[in-house]
Amino acid sequence: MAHVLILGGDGYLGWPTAMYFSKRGYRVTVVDNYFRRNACDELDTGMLYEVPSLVQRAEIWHQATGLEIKVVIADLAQPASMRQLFDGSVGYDWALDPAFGGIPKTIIHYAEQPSAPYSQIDFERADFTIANNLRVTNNLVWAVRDFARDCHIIKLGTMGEYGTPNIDIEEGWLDIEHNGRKGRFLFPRQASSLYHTTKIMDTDLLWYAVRLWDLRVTDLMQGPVYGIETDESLVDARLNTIFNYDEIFGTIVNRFVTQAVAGYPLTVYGAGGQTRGYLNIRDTLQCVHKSEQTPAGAGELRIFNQIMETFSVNQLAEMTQRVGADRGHDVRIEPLENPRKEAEEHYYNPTYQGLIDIGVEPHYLTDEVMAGMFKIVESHRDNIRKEVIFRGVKW
Ligand code: USQ
Repeated sequence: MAHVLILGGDGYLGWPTAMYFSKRGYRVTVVDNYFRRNACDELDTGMLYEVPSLVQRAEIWHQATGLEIKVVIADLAQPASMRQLFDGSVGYDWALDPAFGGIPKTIIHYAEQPSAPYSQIDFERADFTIANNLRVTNNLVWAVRDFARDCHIIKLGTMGEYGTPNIDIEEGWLDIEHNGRKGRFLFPRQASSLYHTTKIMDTDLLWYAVRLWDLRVTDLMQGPVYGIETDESLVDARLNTIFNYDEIFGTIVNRFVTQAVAGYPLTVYGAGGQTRGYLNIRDTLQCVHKSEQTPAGAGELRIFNQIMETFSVNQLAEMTQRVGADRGHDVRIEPLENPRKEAEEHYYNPTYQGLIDIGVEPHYLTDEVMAGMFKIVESHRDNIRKEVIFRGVKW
């Protein structure tokens, strides 16, 4: 089976992706620098439950399934660390061993600072976000150019690259007619955080590498993800993904469910009309897998909008209140002055058909699905720290 390299394999999406591919017979190597864990410690964000180290998780996975996930702890913002994954350097020569699949056929790139609020905390975090995200992407395209040209890069982008324009959002590209001539261009991008801006710049780096060196790239424009369990984590609760509910690393649905369980009023920012495309963590795994099975062509930058449905903040708050009430929680909604600079009422009509066309079968956010999340969060209720839920990082 093919060798898949997962960069950022310790994160919210990275570890579940590693297990998903491992379960399906792929040889999997994960690489991470523990940024997320270290930042959670540094910022004292709290976590819903303890998560074993990446090395320990691979061991637990091996004991539970007999399958091996190789682990490399390295900072891929350093060019030498990235290149060592491909050049057979001492320590990583097993990665090129044909018995372990040889040169990776697919690289899944999640190795980025993923939080918009983190990037807005202060100058240092802004600087780190730019340096880390752009350097890792740049190091990757150069390493692929030099050592693995035919390999398929699957990169996690974000729907936030498009912002909230007053026109329909296409999947990555827009045909433009100007002064009687026609051309196809990247859809106009306008991010509303420094983190999202780095994702735009990543896309530009990838597009440059595709044009210059005929690399194969899929850029997945993903919306906010929710969820905890995946089929693979069910074998041992210690394999559950990192789950944040704090203001920096928690995304909205995970936060709202935790707030409801803790009896903390739901933190609707501003008017609550902010609309985004959402998806279940299980669908992230499906989308990445389907992309791997139908790779982009040489010299193609293929862009998919990775969302399954849209909700406004108010709709999510109402659903959380309804599902929480059913489970005996007294859920209050208390709008806060919006700490972010973003449109609170806006047009939002993104296209998201490409992933369905290659076989993804969506899981939707129903009351039952949210109730399933409540059940898990309730079982960790004692670990919830109310003081980390809202600290007011201002844009
Ligand atoms: N929001 C609230 N209350 C909260 C938290 C968020 O009203 O307590 C609002 C935000 O203002 C925003 C929306 O909910 O309008 C989504 O916020 P979020 O924190 O769930 O997501 P965001 O900061 O946009 O970032 C997340 C991921 C990021 C990914 C992005 C996709 O952290 O990695 O790129 O979702 S997207 O939003 O489509 O750009």
